[in-house]
Amino acid sequence: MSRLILSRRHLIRAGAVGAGGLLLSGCDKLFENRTFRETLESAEDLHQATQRTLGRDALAREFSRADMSPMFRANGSREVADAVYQRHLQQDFAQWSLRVDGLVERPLDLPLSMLKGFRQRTQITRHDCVEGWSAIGQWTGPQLGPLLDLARLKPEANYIVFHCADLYNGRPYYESIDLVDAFHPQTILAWAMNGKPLEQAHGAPLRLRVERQLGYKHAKFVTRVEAVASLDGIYGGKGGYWEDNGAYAWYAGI
Ligand SMILES: Nc1nc2c(c(=O)[nH]1)N[C@H]1C(S)=C(S)[C@@H](COP(=O)(O)O)O[C@H]1N2
Ligand SMILES: [Mo]
Repeated sequence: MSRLILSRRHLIRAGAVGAGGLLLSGCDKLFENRTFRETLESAEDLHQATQRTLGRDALAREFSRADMSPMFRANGSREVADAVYQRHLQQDFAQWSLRVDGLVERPLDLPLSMLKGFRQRTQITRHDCVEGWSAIGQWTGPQLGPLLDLARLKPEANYIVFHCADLYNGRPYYESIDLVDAFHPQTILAWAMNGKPLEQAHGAPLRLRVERQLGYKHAKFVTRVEAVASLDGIYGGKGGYWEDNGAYAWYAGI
């Protein structure tokens, strides 16, 4: 996986945070760089670079309650066979907690009650699946950024990996995003959908919403959030279940 773009925290360190102009002039400089131009040869990188130039911080469209789909299909894993998961499900996840670890100064175990105690974000967005369906739903949960700040990312952290409780076709589902998406205001760990706690089929007790990307990036049944420097050592090394299968691209910006 090529790392083309300065992460948000690298920008913060460079004192250039929030300055769109600086971002662009940074990109101009990168374009003069031969390796950077060569890396852009893949369509995925080009897509990613285009979105960055247009503004990766831009918000996904939000809708009104009236726009919400009467039916929101569940896709991929709809159930988790794992015995530990099933026990938590039976207990309404009262003993469950989310692990936050990897390249952090302070690893965390966050019970659901604590996740609900953070400042909550509710957003009505459209979910787009590559298989050709979309649905508009309402999602509630804490933003990922403040959780990562609480755990204190180490400077080497470049990606956030989401480990899930399910096996899909016998293999663990997982996903990953970079720090631009991790700190995007609409990136939340949702515990509620359409005003109710998540159903098992939609990823109970906690699932990622990363609204600027396609459906398969929105990891359901998240058990662990791991900060890493590189995706190389994680499962097949391509940053996600479908990515490792060669089916879909790592960066699925919409
Ligand atoms: N853990 C896990 N997350 C997953 C999947 C999965 O199979 N397992 N499927 C993905 C796909 S392809 C889509 S479209 C959405 C579907 O979310 P939904 O079931 O709430 O519609 O979850 C994504 N996240
Ligand atoms: Mo999907």
